[in-house]
Amino acid sequence: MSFENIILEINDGIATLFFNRPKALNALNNALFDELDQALDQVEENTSIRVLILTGAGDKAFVAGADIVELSRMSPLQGKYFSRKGQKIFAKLEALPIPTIAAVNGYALGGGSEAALACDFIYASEKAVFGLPEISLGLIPGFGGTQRLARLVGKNRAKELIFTGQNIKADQALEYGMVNRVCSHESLMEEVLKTAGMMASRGKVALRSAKEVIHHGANADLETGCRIENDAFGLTMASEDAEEGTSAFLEKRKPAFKGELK
Ligand code: DAK
Repeated sequence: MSFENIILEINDGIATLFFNRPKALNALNNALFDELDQALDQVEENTSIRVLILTGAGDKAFVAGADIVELSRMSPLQGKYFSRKGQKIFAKLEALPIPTIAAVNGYALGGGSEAALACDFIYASEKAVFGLPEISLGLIPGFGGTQRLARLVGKNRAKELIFTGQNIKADQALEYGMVNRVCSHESLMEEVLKTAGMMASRGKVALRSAKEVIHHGANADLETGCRIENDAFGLTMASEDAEEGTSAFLEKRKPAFKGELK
């Protein structure tokens, strides 16, 4: 299906999803969320896709937050449903069976930072700006930001950012451990595609297993997490990829993974 508020491109097993409302700095409204929800289902069902990249259309913003125009017209109950909708969709993004990279190419404010935080990791342009400014609108983050930011950068840094509503630039987000890499604005997509390509070339079953184990183990105690890893390790050993990978090593050649979920 075709979308109006996002663009979904698929090339060589790598999907790139653009938030596409550049005139509103890609702000998240209900229509965009509905399309994002459908696009994530499509990405999950299409097993030829190995990595998903999220970025913003235009040169200025990843996502400048929830659509304040739409938000200002909502009743508290509509606000509750909107917040729940965003939480569910970002949880779906976080739990996708394939790796996801946020390529943050500009403003990632409020819901924009929350979208990026729901990805597996973030690469940022040197022009990127992060922040959870909801407090200055008389609100609090409503799409999981209070939880994901605190888990990633620690409670105290998250409190400082959320209580003040101050934005931070890419280099500070790097120092906080919020982003993995800062790139020049021009080379951001090139760097992201390089990393995505490297991941896409690995064994498909192992890639998905590693994602699942880290995702499910993150909120478990160490022993439970290791047990989850244990079971997944056994399953990956039974895959065609594992047979090919180990044979290739012993035969001193490069593995030729078939990319089948077997
Ligand atoms: N919503 C709607 N339109 C937006 C927007 C947004 N978040 N951000 C920017 N725009 C629009 C601007 O209104 C402007 O439209 P026109 O005037 O051209 O029609 C256009 O995008 C270009 O923006 P600017 O002219 O302002 O561009 P500048 O370069 O001067 O400034 C800026 C860029 C990112 C610093 C500025 O646009 C800005 O401060 N934007 C708002 C950032 C922000 O506060 N975002 C909201 C974060 S809070 C909840 C649900 C969700 C949330 C919370 C609770 N519940 C249901 C309870 C989450 C809320 C958030 O995301």
